[in-house]
Amino acid sequence: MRRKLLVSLIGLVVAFACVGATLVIRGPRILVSSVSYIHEQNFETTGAPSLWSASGTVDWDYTTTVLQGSESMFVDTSATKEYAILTLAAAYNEIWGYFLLRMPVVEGLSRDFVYLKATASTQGGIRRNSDGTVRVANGAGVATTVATLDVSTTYHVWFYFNETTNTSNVAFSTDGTRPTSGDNFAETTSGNANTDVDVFEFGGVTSTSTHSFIFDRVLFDDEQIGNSP
Ligand SMILES: [Ca+2]
Ligand SMILES: [Ca+2]
Ligand SMILES: [Ca+2]
Repeated sequence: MRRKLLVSLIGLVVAFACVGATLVIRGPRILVSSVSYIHEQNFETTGAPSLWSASGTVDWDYTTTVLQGSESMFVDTSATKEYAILTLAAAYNEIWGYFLLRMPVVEGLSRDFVYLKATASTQGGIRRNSDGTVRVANGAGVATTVATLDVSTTYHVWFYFNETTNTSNVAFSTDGTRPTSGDNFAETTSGNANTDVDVFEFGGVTSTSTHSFIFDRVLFDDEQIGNSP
């Protein structure tokens, strides 16, 4: 789906045009295509963007601490479920995701903050554990990072879900470089997700304790999303 920023030089286009006996030589031509994703959301417009809705209160136009552009999305939860919901037009067996995240308030308990769902059925998710480490789930299969997600720090977060291979992973960094191993990466290959996913929830998707979340630049694609996308 994604067409990377592609500048391809189509060499010399040689056209033999039968204009009398004239040989016409044209070129070179430069084709430029823009980046496209399955979904890209920067929350720059006012209110809930297309395909997004809220369960509880979601601030779609947050400006106190902005992670990208002029506005971010903010969910301030107490011990209730409050989250933003993205519903894609199709369900995906395999999908890559990315978002910017900052948590201004973190209480001691663990909290799931991303769910991947098949309509209402949770197939996977991302949790911040009480010690700050991050757990990724594919059905009942889980893996946990060594590194911690700290309060009031802006992170780049990447994740992957595959229903067939039962594999999910999560990675995060503060500098935009995507970890593929090490303390800031965790992967499970022994999950049991069993349905393609089309609904994605961001925020307080479980009801344990008070957390607040700033999200921005949410991307989904059908191939790996790279550094500082
Ligand atoms: Ca933004
Ligand atoms: Ca907005
Ligand atoms: Ca499966």
